[in-house]
Amino acid sequence: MSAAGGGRDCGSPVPQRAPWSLVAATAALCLLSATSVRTAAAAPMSREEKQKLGNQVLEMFDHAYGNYMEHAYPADELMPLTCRGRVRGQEPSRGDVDDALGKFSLTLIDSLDTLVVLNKTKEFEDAVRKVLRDVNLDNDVVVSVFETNIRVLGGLLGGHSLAIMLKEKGEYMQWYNDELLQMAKQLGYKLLPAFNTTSGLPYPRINLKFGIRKPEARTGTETDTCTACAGTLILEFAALSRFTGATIFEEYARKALDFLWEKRQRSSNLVGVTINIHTGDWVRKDSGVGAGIDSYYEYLLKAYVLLGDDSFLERFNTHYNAIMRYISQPPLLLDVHIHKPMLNARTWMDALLAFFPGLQVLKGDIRPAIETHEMLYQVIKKHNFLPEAFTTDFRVHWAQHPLRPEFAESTYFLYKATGDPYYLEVGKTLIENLNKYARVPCGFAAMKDVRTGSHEDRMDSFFLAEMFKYLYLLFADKEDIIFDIEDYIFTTEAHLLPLWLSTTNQSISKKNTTSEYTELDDSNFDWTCPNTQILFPHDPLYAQRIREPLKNVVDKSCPRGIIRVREESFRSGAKPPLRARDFMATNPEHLEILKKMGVSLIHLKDGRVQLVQHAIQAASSIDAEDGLRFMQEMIELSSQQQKEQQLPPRAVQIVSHPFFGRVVLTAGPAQFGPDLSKHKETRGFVASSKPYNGCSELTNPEAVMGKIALVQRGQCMFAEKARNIQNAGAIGGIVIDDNEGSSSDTAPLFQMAGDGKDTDDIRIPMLFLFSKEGSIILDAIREYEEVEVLLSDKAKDRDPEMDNEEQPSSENDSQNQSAEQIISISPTVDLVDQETPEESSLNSPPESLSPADTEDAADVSPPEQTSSPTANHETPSLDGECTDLDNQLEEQSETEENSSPEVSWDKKAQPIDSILADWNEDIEAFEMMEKDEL
Ligand code: DMJ
Repeated sequence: MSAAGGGRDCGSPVPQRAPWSLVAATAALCLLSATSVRTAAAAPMSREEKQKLGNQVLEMFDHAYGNYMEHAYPADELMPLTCRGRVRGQEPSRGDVDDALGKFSLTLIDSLDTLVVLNKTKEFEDAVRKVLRDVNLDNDVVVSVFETNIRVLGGLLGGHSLAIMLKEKGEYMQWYNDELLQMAKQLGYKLLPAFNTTSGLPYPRINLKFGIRKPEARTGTETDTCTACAGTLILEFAALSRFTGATIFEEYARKALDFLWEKRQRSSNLVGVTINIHTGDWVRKDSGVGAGIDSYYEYLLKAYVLLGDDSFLERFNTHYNAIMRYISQPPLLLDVHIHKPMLNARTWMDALLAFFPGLQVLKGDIRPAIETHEMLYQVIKKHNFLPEAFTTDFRVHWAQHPLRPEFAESTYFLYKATGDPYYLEVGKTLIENLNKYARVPCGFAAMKDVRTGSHEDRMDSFFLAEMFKYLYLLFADKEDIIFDIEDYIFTTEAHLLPLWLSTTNQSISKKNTTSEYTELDDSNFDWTCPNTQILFPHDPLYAQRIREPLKNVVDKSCPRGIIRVREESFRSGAKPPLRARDFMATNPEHLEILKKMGVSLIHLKDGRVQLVQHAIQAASSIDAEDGLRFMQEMIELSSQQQKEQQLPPRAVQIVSHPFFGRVVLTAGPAQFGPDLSKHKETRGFVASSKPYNGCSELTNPEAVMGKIALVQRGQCMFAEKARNIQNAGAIGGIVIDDNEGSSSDTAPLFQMAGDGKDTDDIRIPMLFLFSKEGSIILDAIREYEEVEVLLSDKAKDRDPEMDNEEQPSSENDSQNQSAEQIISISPTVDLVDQETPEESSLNSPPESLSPADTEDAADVSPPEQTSSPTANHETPSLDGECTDLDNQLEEQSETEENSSPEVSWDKKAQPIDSILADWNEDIEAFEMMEKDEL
């Protein structure tokens, strides 16, 4: 298979001496005889059906690209809910995510080669002219080096690659004279100052105009970068060098890769997530194949394919063996610690790892690719999209989904490798879900929360660069594409680079090859480069047989928690060590075990207990390891319980023309009024209250009678607003934030607390919208007058009535590995009682409260005290037997972890600063993940 996924070899550089086809054929034979499961193949898909789906992809691309060009261009991205361009500095900052935006018409550049793949040659020609005419690469803006490389440099090079291909064909682009390449070179030089470190690892950010060092640069003080950020440059930089003859780019990218390789953890052969660019020390020592590391591995293998340099394959294979040994727990891929690789670092997986099965196909290791892909597909079937992170028992951990393409990418590669029509059906489901849940009148909107179906005002450029390419190629036959895709390799952003670059301007690789690799020992590593024709000659059932045992892996899963550590010894009859969820501070036996594990328990004055682990005080190294695991479980459990105390977000869905249910806004719930999760959704037209703050009897009851009243936040309690609009006859209410510009994209949601008194008299549902989401409704009223919405726990399927539009870290950071760990075991969260002001902000840090919040005093009842200090739920067994807890947890996850007092293991009030600290930790972990990689 070529790097692009077809049926021939890896390209000229690699194989004369590589017996890869033999290896692959042998593997296939073993696999064929190893299985005897009787199973039926998925029905083949007819050519007509494939064409129909291909056309649907084209239509969807037109919808996304057309709206970007019409409403956003020349801005970097489209904001599909408000139907305008996202211009950095003009919108509230979203933090590191915005570092992809360099005021260089990002989406247009990222879409260039997609236009050619989708046969839109005329549009490509127009787009190239626009890039040459309009794009400025010299803006005073700080951008991510990684994102600029993969999206912009990659986009320009992909565009150039296909422009010269078209020119050679003699019909299109006859005027083209390497202008995109010149722009790419200009950009390449702009990125080079980032490499001015002793290590050769690039700074994570650079100012396009001022570089790194100048005072105006506003960057250059960072010390850390993610491994993928430093290790995902070689394809674009080498292509730039080989296209232009300027060797410096490839040299710099190689140097960064050499340094990362040197710094790998020598006993595990794994790399951490973040590294200090000056000292080379690992900053985060956890290791996986998802966020922060993913494309480092991808680029090692693809650099071998593109550049024909054996050292890259050797490195890749060394890492790959380590991944398969420590991280891969089919069908799961779980992060571990680089120094203690038998120890899981997390109990959740992130969505970025969905690219890995595709990479495994390229490597030729199909079985685990099929298994992981199948597991991911089941998660998707459950939530419509892959949540940004999900736990090992497949509950949602981070509910966003920014329309990431990785799963479509792996689906494409698996289809190419197996020819199994099952993967076409998977692609069909992806298309259906995108149209059903993400399509909005002005493009496709990212999912804010896959559980509620609410949207974010965001359509990332990678959606056009990657998603449509992989989906289109999945259904396309050779003759549907105007060039041979097998002649190209996909970058991590799915940009196409020609394989002939391997034989052009090769001098750099020779010069820089370290002596370590001059004498290659073939027995050290596999020479693999799969050829689908040899790998799966006559067995359409092969993939099906691997999937079969995993059929219900998600639905029937038992909560797994920490699954690996010492599982073996439990099976062999040894007593399992104490699990965090079983721990009782009053049980002397448990206290004894703690002591053995080097964990001491301190009773704090405020009633909390604190756990401290000193590994050196443990009775043995195994006990120390048990102690570490126990502490990690405790952190996990504690943060999970806090989350379970929160009401999940709700949805406001605009159901009237022209939205027809397609725009779904994330809303904060209220702690009073009917429970929207119990099928109590409310549908009605909206009307503004007078006074708008809803703090006194309404003067326009006739306007709100039978409608959903809009009120502004502030000046009185939420419950008071609810009562006033209820008295005026409203059937529901939406409170709109008075902090201009606030948005659920940038601020954590919170829930509206009662007023400390009995709120049973409030019978109408109330939801909260931040100002930006609120304006979408207010703008709709201005434009269409009659606006009908649905208040619910999750977006409802667009019913035929609405649908008549024409349509086609909570993570336990690795640093917890230190010899001493401290956990404050905090009692149950009941923030309603912890915060005095109008809005008890459950989820938001104090900064997000408006001044009004602190002015409004509320009666607060003391925190509820209960006596049980421990969890009273059953422990799932480690050997896979499910207990009743499965159902409980399943239900919790399906109802978005509805608050359940029984699952708390300690029932006293938790101090606000501790809750906020935990929240911040969670938010930081996620921000780190997002920062590491989008
Ligand atoms: C893309 O920009 C690239 O695929 C990158 O390597 C990872 N993340 C995004 C899409 O999710």
